[in-house]
Amino acid sequence: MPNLKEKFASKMAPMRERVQKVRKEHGDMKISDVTIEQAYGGARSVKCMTWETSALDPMEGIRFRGFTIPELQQKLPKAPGGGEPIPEGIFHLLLTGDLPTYEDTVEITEEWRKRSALPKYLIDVLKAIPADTHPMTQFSLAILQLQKESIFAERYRTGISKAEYWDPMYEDVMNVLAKLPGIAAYIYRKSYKGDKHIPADPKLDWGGNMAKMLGVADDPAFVDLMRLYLVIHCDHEGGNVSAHTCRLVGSALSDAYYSLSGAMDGLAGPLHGLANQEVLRWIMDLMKDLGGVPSKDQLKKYIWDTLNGGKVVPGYGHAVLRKTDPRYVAQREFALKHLPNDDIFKVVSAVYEVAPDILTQHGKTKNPWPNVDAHSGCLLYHYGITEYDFYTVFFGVSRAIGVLSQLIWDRALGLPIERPKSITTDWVESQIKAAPAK
Ligand code: AMX
Repeated sequence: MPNLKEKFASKMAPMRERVQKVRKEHGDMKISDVTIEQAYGGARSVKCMTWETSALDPMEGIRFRGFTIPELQQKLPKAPGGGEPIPEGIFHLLLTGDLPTYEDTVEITEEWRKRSALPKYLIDVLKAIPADTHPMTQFSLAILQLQKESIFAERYRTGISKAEYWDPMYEDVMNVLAKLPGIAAYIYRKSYKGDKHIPADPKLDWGGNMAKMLGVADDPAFVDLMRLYLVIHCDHEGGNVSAHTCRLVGSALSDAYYSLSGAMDGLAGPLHGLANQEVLRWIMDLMKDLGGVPSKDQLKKYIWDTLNGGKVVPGYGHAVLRKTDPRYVAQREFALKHLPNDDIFKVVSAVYEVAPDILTQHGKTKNPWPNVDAHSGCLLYHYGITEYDFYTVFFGVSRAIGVLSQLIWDRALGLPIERPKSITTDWVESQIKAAPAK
């Protein structure tokens, strides 16, 4: 039986051939026109990069290697006794394009377990970080500190051919992914639980251990939540800030540690991954101001006040999606099953009933529907993770699976350094002047 690395290697040659053929035979075919508005407006909708592991349809939402979230909840292997897919399975799928068997996921669990120990120098660095440092800063710093372990950087320095870049990149990716639950749990317990730590259980899967090492809830539903969470946040095609950052940094042949640390810095922005903590902060403030679960009228006024105060309604809107995010739906279904009477869930549901209409009336956002971050905090809070500044770290642990799978592909396909062309407003105005009158 080939192992994961051998399976990946067997996929690489045919994919390289496909890409080479497409570039050689159709490289000059146009797939996008760019308007001035798009040049100023964050390149929205400009098709100018490829990304193999997932694709986002504005109306349908995300597909991972062609599979929707409900399909994956059916098809990906689960841990014995577990109700949700394990993240090892989605890593296998994103990397190879094939659905794994349960045995395939056990191989990955084993491989990650072997590579999971956190070196002492990393613990020393984490201990030295001031306690009031945001958990995402600590997380990004920890990943960056591990860069000295990079096999890719070492092999590049001693000389390696381009065709082999993928190999040390694969090793770095496996090494860093293996350590992320331990790093996250270490930061959590250091920041909020008196610096008392819980060792991993060698019998548990990656997500199961993430739940265990946090030490917040001895509840099989919480373990399932962790697995579901780590699966659904893993990838969202290539143009989002964290994915694109990972691709961009890696394109300079920076290794997986630099690339992932950069990606996490982008994820830590409130318009991207940090929105999950902002949602909970907004809901808790709302419940405090309104004395608990609000009436519909109170809620409507609160949302209008947020908008009229020049702020965004966190967890709503999306740069690509134009309907309710299926990652929101998956979490809502989890809540309906496991915590239907939770007060914060009631507020999240009530916001879902009224916010889309208000955002539509407000008339600014192109998408009045909730995204993934509108729901995740309420589930974490329910199981005892009440420190919402930590929430984006979970997002980061998951997002690493997607962006790093693609990073291995980037090196396997020999993608070049990224270098889009920028233009000045002088140039734009000169083009307008030179254009024929409308
Ligand atoms: N509340 C209020 N106003 C909003 C809004 C919201 N939830 N979403 C968008 N808008 C506003 C924008 O700020 C923008 O206003 P402007 O014209 O004054 O600049 C206008 O509507 C048009 O924006 P858009 O084209 O619909 O969205 P975008 O592609 O520029 O931005 C996003 C997308 C997600 C940043 C934006 O919807 C937003 O800020 N949402 C709230 C924060 C959030 O939930 N982020 C998480 C997204 C998912 C993720 O990455 N994890």
